[in-house]
Amino acid sequence: MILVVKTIDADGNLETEDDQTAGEGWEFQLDLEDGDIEEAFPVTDADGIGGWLFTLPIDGTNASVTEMIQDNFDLIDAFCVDAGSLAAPEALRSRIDAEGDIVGELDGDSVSFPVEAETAYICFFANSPEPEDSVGGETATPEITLPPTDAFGGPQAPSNESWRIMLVVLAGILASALILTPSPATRRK
Ligand SMILES: [Ca+2]
Repeated sequence: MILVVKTIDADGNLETEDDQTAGEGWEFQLDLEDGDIEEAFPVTDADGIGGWLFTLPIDGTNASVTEMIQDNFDLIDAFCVDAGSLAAPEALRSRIDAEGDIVGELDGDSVSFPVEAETAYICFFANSPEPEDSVGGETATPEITLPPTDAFGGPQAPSNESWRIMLVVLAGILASALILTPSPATRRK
């Protein structure tokens, strides 16, 4: 299983969290080198969650999760973690509390990593809206003063651990709920 957790960060700074909201209606693509996708929820819901259930003919293959970046948004960071075995929710929970293991980092607009059967993976994608100054004439401040602190060299600052941990914990709750609650059967009378 791979879960995608989609976050929109209004100011593009992942360290400030009060401007982060769930990204609904974002589409993702999963490419499995080998294996079959059993169920797909490729478009994120109101909680910013999407994902796939898959089976593997062999234990281990490569997966690649790609975001369909929407117009006027920048993809600012993404990574995936190994959340542990689907067969042991308790172990999964404790492992998520410990942040899990990062298995893949953003490369282009994708995160690629090896997957195994019966294992949960959680992928986090964070976007920010592009500044609207490209339209011209609507910039609030005519003179832009760059912040003096540029120790990390631009917007692609090194991964911020605190926001990642927070997201992983959040997704852990969601993943546990998914596992403990069998996937909702479509009930039709
Ligand atoms: Ca922010």
